[in-house]
Amino acid sequence: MDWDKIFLPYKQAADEIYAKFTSLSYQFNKLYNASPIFAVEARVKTVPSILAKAQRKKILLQDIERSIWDIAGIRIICRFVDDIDLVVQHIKTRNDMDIVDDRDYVSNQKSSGYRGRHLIIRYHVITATGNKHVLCEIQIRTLAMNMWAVTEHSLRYKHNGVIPENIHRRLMRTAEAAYVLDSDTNIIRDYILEAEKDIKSREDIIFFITNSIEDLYEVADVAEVSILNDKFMDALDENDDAKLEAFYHEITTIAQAYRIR
Ligand code: 0O2
Repeated sequence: MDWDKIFLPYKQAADEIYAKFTSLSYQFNKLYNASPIFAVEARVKTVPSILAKAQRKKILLQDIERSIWDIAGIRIICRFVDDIDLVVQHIKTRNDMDIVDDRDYVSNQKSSGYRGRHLIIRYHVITATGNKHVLCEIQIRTLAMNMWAVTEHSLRYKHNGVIPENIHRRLMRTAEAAYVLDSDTNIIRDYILEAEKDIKSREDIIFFITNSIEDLYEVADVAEVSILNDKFMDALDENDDAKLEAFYHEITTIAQAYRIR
């Protein structure tokens, strides 16, 4: 079997989907100061891992592409449990990928303790040898779910797939802890996001004022700009948001008068 050739469209799919979700996350952050996508990872399964899975599931070599759905795997990490649904809803609206399977291990935790949402998508790639549809797995997990899964995966690997009972018990306790962490942070999700928006808009205001003062030094009376600068420093020192906002409006008017903004 020419694995390198078989892998090419999967590598392309993983790369493209990675780029799409990374870009999407950037746009959400730019436009709304928050993104349901915290991080994206992508990988193509290794040949030994595919062969091991095929053997475990009694899949014939010629059926691998049809029966192993995670040759190309994309992992989307979210901060909050509710973000997982937002990402799934988003994927459902896309016309560049079709969901062919949806496994909700968030609501239905696996007996191992694993939690995560798994979508299998059908994705079209245009390759050097022509068009092809490939199946890819998109795993959507919270940071806490991911932390747990990565740890468990390493332990499973270290113990050749059979985790000793005492470690398994501890893992189940950590899975419970991850669940509690997710549930509690999800409850105050809106509050956290609002607080972050406030921080972001304060940063934007400071950035605008700093740039405006810098530009005013070029076009206005230096002594007057110095007074404005001192006033700005006072507002910052006093950590007074209302004063800062009032000063922001004042400097906006001045900047507009000098046509620098
Ligand atoms: P790798 O090395 O991560 O690629 P099934 O036979 O139905 O249980 P299937 O068909 O592979 O398993 O689908 P499923 O259950 O959706 O799992 C696919 C992937 O989810 C796994 O791929 C893991 O990445 C992850 N996963 C599922 N269950 C567990 C778990 O208990 N612990 C951890 N750490 N990850 C899990 P692979 O190919 O098994 O492994």
